[in-house]
Amino acid sequence: MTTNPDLQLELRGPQNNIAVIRLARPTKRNALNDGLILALRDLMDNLPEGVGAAVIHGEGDHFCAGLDLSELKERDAGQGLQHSRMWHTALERVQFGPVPVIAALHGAVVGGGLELASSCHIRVADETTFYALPEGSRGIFVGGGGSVRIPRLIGTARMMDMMMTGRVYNAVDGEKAGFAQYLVPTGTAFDKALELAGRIAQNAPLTNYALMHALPRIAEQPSDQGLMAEAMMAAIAQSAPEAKARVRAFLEGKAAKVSKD
Ligand code: 1HE
Repeated sequence: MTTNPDLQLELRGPQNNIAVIRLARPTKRNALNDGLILALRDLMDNLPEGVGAAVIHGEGDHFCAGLDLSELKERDAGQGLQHSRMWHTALERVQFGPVPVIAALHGAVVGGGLELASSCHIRVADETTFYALPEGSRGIFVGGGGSVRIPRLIGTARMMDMMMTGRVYNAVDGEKAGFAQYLVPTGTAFDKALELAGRIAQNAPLTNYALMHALPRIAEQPSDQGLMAEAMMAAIAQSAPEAKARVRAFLEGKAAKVSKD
């Protein structure tokens, strides 16, 4: 369902409302060449109508080995800038696209693969997952938004350590550091991500929009502006008919209570 065989789209869920996006280049450990990055950008721009959430995962033993190093030719500074900006555009479409995206992680989540995972809204990792930024040892730098997004997950000090020393985080330490919000048994990350996507797709679309587009921006604002932006977003969200119907349902005992189980 995409123009690039290395990137596959499948609709799942009872109403076909979950987009499953698969990196399908297992022989190259799902390394991201330019064609794949552009296909991802286009896919995010053209998700079928009615999709409420997406899961992205990788075929084979690894989520993604990062930038396709075979394409790292002699680029001059201007070409390098354009290449990085191309990644930025594609991963912006993931982060600030139409629906929440859950990354189901296993095996290598390295370099640009980690940058891709960081642009998603939720990360579910299984016990085989490992995280690294080999750019440091390859004499390059992150270029897919990693220096902006990764410190927000794990802190600047940890990212600097990873790039300077080549440190690799395993799944358990990676979850503690903040890479993933969920750590699940080997082989179950995709199912867990699908389950979460199903739940997220039932939210009011405006709530998901606010969480994806307003929350990260508010969190970066000085508190005074942030509080004002929050008040405006809250006012817009609660004025939607769907919000009123959901609150009414709770008050009439027809909606689920918060439960710790
Ligand atoms: C690749 C790539 C790749 C594998 N580009 N071809 N990323 C890296 O520096 C990570 C490089 N990859 C690895 O460290 C390992 O491949 C893995 C740990 C991910 C997996 O190991 P393994 O033993 O399962 O696979 P392999 O035998 O190393 O690789 C299988 C094939 O995939 C092999 O090709 P073949 O033709 O010899 O079979 C590898 O060459 C190929 N392959 N990874 C190209 N990355 C926006 S800027 C982002 C900057 C970066 O991402 S830099 C970090 C790049």
